[in-house]
Amino acid sequence: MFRSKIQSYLNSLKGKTILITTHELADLDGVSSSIALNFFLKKLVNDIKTIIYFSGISKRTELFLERLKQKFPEFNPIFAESFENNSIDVFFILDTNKLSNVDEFLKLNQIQREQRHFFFIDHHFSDEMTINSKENIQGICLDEYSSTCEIIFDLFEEFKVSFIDPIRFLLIAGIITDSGYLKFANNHTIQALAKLLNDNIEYQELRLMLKTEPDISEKIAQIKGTQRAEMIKVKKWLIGVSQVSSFEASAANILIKIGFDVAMVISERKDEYRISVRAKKRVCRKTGLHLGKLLEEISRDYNANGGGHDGAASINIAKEEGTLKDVILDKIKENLSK
Ligand SMILES: [Mn+2]
Repeated sequence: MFRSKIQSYLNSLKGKTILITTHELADLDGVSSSIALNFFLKKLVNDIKTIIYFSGISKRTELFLERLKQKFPEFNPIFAESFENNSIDVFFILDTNKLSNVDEFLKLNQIQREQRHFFFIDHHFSDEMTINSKENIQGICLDEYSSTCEIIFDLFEEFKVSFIDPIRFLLIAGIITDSGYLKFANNHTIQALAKLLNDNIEYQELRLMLKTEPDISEKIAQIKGTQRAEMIKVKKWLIGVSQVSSFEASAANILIKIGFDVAMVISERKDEYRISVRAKKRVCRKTGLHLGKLLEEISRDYNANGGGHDGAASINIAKEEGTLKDVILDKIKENLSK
């Protein structure tokens, strides 16, 4: 990683007030990488004030944090309930790469957007337009990584900051969940895990700490999403299209599990449609399909907000713009028929 660039950025943080945050409904990758980054900055930068703020935390993440607290009662990262955005010099935004994804809760006005510094650390696909496009918007965006936690792991290694056990637990949890229990992992992911797992950590214990049973509404969405699935065949590939009222990502994952090569699930919310798409890794490899890029392109054309990875992506669009169902489906078909 660009050590000298990061070193000079770190030097510039001396005496500053930093806010560390992630996307809405923070997941384990977002929360773990934020806590670990906070630890990292405190070790390396003198006289720095940091605030960790999440607009909301997913249930699974909350559960993991509770279990972590039972295991390490002395480890107690503090999350701010609110913050005064005028007092923040630099915003570290993790596990997402667009200001528009955090706009709603950062509540920045135009002047603040232009004058404050933003540093993104993320592993989702980004066109170069967003990060490093302006002097005050910088960051590290590496979409070959399966989690933001892996990027943070590299920072610790690069700057020789030693891990403490609760940070190891958090980073492993973020890596495991974001890589889909290593389904989307690469060699680096596994090497990072191997270095993080020390004698104090039992992998099976950690696996149990991550275990949650989906609640009944999620199970209903998974079942209804499956019952309603329409099957479309393009060459030798099967696309499943369905709709649910919530948990569209979870329903799309189930469609892939039962055998569809590509899945798209639409959920109609109060003011918007949310669409989750998934594709098997093999399909992406063989056809060059990249769902994140595809949805990002569509976002630009249709004033929507979308993006993600090659095999997993999502898009939200205001209701008056339409569902985008056919637009997305046509693009996917086009890719699969190549
Ligand atoms: Mn992530």
